[in-house]
Parts: sequence; structure tokens; C-alpha cells
Amino acid sequence: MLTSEMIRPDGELARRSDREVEHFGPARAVVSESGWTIIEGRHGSLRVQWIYEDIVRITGAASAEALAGTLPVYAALLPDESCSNRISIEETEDRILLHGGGNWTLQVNKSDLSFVLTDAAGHPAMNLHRYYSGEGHLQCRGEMTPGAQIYGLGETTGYLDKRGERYTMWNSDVYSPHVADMESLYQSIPVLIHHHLGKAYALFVDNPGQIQFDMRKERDKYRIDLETGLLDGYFVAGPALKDVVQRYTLLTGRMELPPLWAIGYQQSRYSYMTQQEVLELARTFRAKGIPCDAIYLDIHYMEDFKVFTFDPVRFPDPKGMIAELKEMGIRVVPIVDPGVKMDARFPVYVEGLEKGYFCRKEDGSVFQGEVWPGISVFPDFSDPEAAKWWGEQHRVYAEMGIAGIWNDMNEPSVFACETHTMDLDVLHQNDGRPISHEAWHNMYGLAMSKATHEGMKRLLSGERPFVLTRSGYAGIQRFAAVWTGDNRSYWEHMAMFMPMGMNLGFSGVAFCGSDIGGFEHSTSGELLARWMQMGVFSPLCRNHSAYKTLYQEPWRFGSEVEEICRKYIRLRYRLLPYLYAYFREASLTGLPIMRSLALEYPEDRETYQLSDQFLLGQDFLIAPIYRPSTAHRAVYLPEGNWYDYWTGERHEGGKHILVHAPLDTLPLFVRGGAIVPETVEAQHTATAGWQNLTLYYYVRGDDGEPGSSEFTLYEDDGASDRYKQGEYNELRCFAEETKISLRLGYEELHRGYDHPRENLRFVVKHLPREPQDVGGLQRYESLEALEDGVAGWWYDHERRELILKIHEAQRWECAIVK
Ligand code: MIG
Repeated sequence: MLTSEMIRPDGELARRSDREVEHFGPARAVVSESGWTIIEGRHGSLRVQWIYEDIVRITGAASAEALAGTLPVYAALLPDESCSNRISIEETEDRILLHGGGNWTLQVNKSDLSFVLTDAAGHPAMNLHRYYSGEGHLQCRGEMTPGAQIYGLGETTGYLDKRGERYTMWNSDVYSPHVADMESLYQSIPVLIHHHLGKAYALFVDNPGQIQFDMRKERDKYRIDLETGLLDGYFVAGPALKDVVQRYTLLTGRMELPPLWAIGYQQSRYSYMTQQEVLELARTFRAKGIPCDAIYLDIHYMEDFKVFTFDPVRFPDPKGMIAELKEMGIRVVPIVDPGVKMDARFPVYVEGLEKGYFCRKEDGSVFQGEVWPGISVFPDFSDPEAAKWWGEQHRVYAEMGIAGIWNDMNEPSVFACETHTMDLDVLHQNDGRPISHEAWHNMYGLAMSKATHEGMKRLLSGERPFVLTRSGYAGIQRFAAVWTGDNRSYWEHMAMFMPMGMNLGFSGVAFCGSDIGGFEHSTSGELLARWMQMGVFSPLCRNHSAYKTLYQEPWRFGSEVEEICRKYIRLRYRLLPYLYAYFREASLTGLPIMRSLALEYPEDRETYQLSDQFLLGQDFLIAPIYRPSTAHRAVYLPEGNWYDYWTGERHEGGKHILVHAPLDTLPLFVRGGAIVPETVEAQHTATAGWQNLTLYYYVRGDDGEPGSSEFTLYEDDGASDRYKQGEYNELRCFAEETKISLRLGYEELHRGYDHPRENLRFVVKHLPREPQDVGGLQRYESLEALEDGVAGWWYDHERRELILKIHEAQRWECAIVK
């Protein structure tokens, strides 16, 4: 607990950014080696490498020697040939101009070594930046364009735009309520995106030690202060926000396609205490017809909190339990913490110790810290052998039929010590380049998830693993999904997830979610209902609650709340084809699934600060109610027409509207012009070969607004990695509208996954009148007649919907005369 002593009058609250620093200049020499250039200054040096056409690496250090040779790399994925990229150098009286590819030129001022990236026309594509050195630490200052926004920076509290905030990249287990002035949480993703009127660039600092980003201290500047290591900056050019995110994830990687079950609804609690309770829970979901794909086992499943064990009394037959649950379509995801109990009878401890796999201090002694199992030791995931060994420990789970692992406490969190983490002088092996914990801290969680992901992949022989992690660093998306840790059952925390999730998305983490209902503190039925409405539209959909709080499964608060949860979870299952297509896209491009409106409407200033609405993909706009006893809220709709998902009412965008949303209603809008695939709801996921598929086309408006739309549907078995060998389908669906006609259709872009299709239809929503002709197809008098028929159409006057039943073919298209 903090007291007011914190702000005693004689106390010192010195910030790093107050420390004295000097800029690197003036330039004294320019040295070029194959692929890189060092500009040596009086107080520091820059090393420039053109990594990709649109990504320039500018590393800074106090001395040129520190920059020679191979530099350490943590999250960045560098192409092999990066170092052979040639940089051409031009010198003027006051500047050094470097050009290494693409349209960009790096202009370095000789006087202070400040630099700016300009485009082909000579306009700045990135503002002026300056590196500084001070007593043993480095700093970067970047100019901000007045009126610009700052996005990204990973998992942070507060609102969408980070201007005026300050964050410290230092992975921390923060159990205290997450509030706006919290500078660190579990994840550290040092990527800052500067955005101004639709033009953006990013600066990614690849350094897993402590870094502070201060967007507060100086107006229209940000400062980045490093405690250890090099100032290893990657400037990622835009200009579009989407370019920036795609390029940043080219640099730090993208997620692999998760198994479909991990996209279903997941139920968790700290803890479901016994095998009996878990089975009962699963049966209740089924009895109540509430879809569910996964149940989590929190720490109580273990014997004395020893990892890779099951408590023989509480879980006497885990294998049987897992098999029974699998029959019901439910997967089990056990928690795995990094702390290994120090116990001479515990084989994991004994073996790890023998082989030297645990973290050691400089003097060679094994680091010990207290966590759940009591005094514990911690694997050194920076050592590839130790990591592999850790991965191998998961064999017990894999053999039981488990494919999902939940990594917690991996900041790492250590109890009852001053740092709340490992001693800073622990020396990580780091594959032959030993590094102190102080300098490597933020990598620990990522390295654990990487070891887990890779281990599970080896063990599952072709089945896709799922890893969920609390802690991580840039690039974590390659190995794990992220949940936002110990939030509370506060309305404020429900609201806080929106900007947090959107900024995680900007920072490359597409697969994220919050504990639905809130973790600590007891939820209420109303809060659970509202949070669920938002949660089914977040990429990860998991309800989780803390020890000793009220149980918060969907049925715990009476029938009204239960019905609301059922309705929304079922909606998520109907939308799986839509969601899965965006997971596929994220795996290919790195673009987020949960999106800030600014990503899609970068020219629209109204979107820049929107922290309480988000998009799921391009077509769904979600504007949850996040206050108690509230049934109205303002919603901003960007340009175009938007349909209220529930009532079908059409709203013209480019303005705010007031929406009425009683407890069972989530304000939810679909973009006019959207093509949205839906399947039928089910109790759990199966394959992603959608047997029943309806492609909804939402017309652009009542007046025949012209335009064309596209949606690429993706199908595969949803479980294995055979899609990598081409076992998948891609269906490009399209719609072209003019005032008098509508051309609808699809074509197969790829066919490699065979599965039966029972039912395929197109539905044109909100078509104001019955069309005169539908591709010469047969017109039916009623829905029943159409159902019995082979192919044809029927127009529903009441709902203003055209329903088209079609035969599957490689391509299909139909011209509708309105
Ligand atoms: O609070 O394993 O964030 O989800 O239930 C201490 C018990 C440890 C923290 C995680 C939370 C989990 C809990 N863990």
C-alpha cells in the first residue's frame, strides 16, 4: 500500500528524463562497411542499416566501437541479406545524406547528428530525431507534429492516444487496480506510432531492458530513455497506419493461425478445484445450450503447485477427464508458471539443476525466489537447450490430449522481494552472449512462451498449439495470444480494455482479450452482461475470475443475464467464418482483428481519439455500454451507411447518433457494402470448413449507391498445420452495385481442402424492393418452397431481404436487376 509519504515535501521524485544528456554531435567521421554506415560524433555514434526498403535501423551508442560488428538483436527478424544492402552516401556542407533503398533518404545533420527521413520529394516522412548520451544512459528525442497522435506502445492503461502520457517498459505483475497513471504492466512493446492526419511512421526500440517513453515532459516531443544496452531504433515508414503495422510485423513477426477452438468461448476461474467440478461445469454449459470450447485449470490443479503435475486427490484421473471433455467438444488449458519448486524429490527440479538449466547469478549460484510453490528456481529460457528441455516437459500434457497452455507469472513475478522480479544481476546465458537480467528482463515472458509454443509444436505432431501469455515483449504475437492480466470487475476496467486492445493491435498483437466480467473484485450480473457483449467481439473471448470472488459463469446471475450471455456467445459462433478470415489475415499481414476506427478511417479526425468504440475487422462497429444502469449512448459512425445489426435501421455516417440499448442490446453496426459470412451456431467449434454458409451482403443504401465490395473467406480443418501444405480454400466473394443492378458472386482463389457443403446461400440485406430479375434463376413464392427447391430465390418483403440458394461451383455469379 502506498501512503501519502510518497509525496513528502522533501522527497525526490526525479525522473530519468530530467537527467542531463548531450547530443551526439558534431560529426567527426563516416565509416562504411558492407551494408552499414557508422557516423561517429563527439559524444556518440550512429550506425545505419537499411533492413527492408521501408525500415531503417539507426542504432546509437556512446562510442563507435560499441556499434562495430554484429549487434545484438532481440525481437527483430532480420532478413539474411539485410547486411549486404548498400547504402550510398552523399555529403553536403552541413549534412550527410544516406540512401539505402525505397523512396527514403536519411538526412543527418553534421552539427548534432540529429536526423530526419525524407521521401522522394524531399518531404519529411519522419520528424526530426536526436540521440543523446548521458552518464551511462542513452536517450532519443523525437519531434511530434503538433496535433499528432501517438498509438501503439503495447499494453497500457489510459486512452487511445498516448500523447501526454509516460510509460516504463518493464514487465510487471501489477495486482493493484490498473489505473491511468500506471506506467508498467505485464507486456512491454516498445513501438511508438506517430500519426498525423492519415500519415504515420513508427519507431521500434529493440531493447528488452528498462525503457521509458515520455510524451509528457516536453510539448510536441517525446523522449525515450534507456537504462541499459544500445539505442537500437527501427524507423518504420508509412505513410498509412496499415502500412506501418504491416511493416512492423514484417520486422517482428506475425502469429501463426491458431486452432479454431481457441477462437471459441473459453471459461476460466482461479480455480476450478476438482475434476468433478470441471466436468459438472462442462455439463452445465451443454445442458444450458451455451457454447463453450475450453475450460482452464488454474494453479490448484497441481500437486503443491509443482508444474507439470496433477494433484492426485483433486484430479485423480486427468486423462479420463480430458478425454470426457474432448468428447463434449471442450478442450482443457492448464496454467504453467515458470517457477519450479525447489524440492529434491521433484524430478523437474532435480533434472534442471543437474543440467544447469536454471537462472544463475554472476557468482554461479542458482537464483531462488518465492512464488506459489514456495522457494523456487527459474528456467533460463535464453539458453536454447534449457528452452528445449522446458518445451519437452509439456509431453505429459500433450499425451493427455492437451493442446493449449496458459503461461502466467512470467514477467517473472517473484514474491516478497524488492524488485518483485528476479535479481537484476542474474546472468542469462543468452546463447553464448551472457546478459544481465536487468538488460534482458522484458524478454523473459516471451522466451518462455516461445519455448512452450515450440515444444508443444514438436509434441503435437501437426496439431496447432495454443499458448496464452500474460507477459511478453515485441514479437510475442509469433508465439502466444495475450490477455491483459488482473483487471477488476469495475466498469472502468471494462472500458479500459477498448483502448488497450486497440493499441495492442497497433503493436502487432492481434490475438488479445481481457478477463470477461473482470478478474479481481466480484462482478455483478449487469456488468457481466455488458462485458460479455463486448467480449464476444474481442479476438480472445475468455471469462475469468479470481479466487474468493463470486462465481461468474454465464448463469450465475439469474435467467436474464444468462439469456444475454447465451445470445451473444451464440452470435460469436455464427460469426466464426468472419472472425476466422480475420485471424487468417492477421497471420499473413499482421493487421489487427480488433481495430481502432483510425486504422480504417485515417482521414477522419473524429476517429483519432475514439476510445470507447472499435471495429472487428472492417465491417462491424462495436460501441458497448460501459456504465451501470445506462441504456443510451452516443455512437460515432464514420462515412458511409451503417445498419443497426438488431433493428436493421440505416444510419448515414459521418456523424454521432444516440443509441438506445437496454441491457440485452449491444450497440452493434454493420457497414453498408459489407459482405459478412455466417454459419449456424453450434455448441463448440468443429472444422473451419463451413457446412452451412450464408453470405450476407448489406446494400450500400436505399438509393442504389454504387460501389464494389470484396471479402475473402478462408476454410481449412481448423486444427492441423496441413493448411501450410495447401489444404485450405479461399473464396473471393464480391458484390458490385450500381443504381439499377447488383452483381453478386464468388470465385475460388484456392481449393485444397475438401469438405461437404450442405447449404450455401447469398442473402442481400436491406434491398428496398423485390428485384425484377435475379440472373434468370427461378423465383419461389415462399421460403419453404425455396428450401425444398434446388436453387433459386425468394424475396422477403417484410424483412426486405433477397435470399438466394445456390449450387456450389468453382465460380458463381449472378446479375440482379433491381
Ligand atoms: O494472482 O494463477 O493473472 O489470471 O488466475 C496470482 C492465479 C497468479 C495471476 C493471473 C490470474 C491467475 C492467478 N495468477
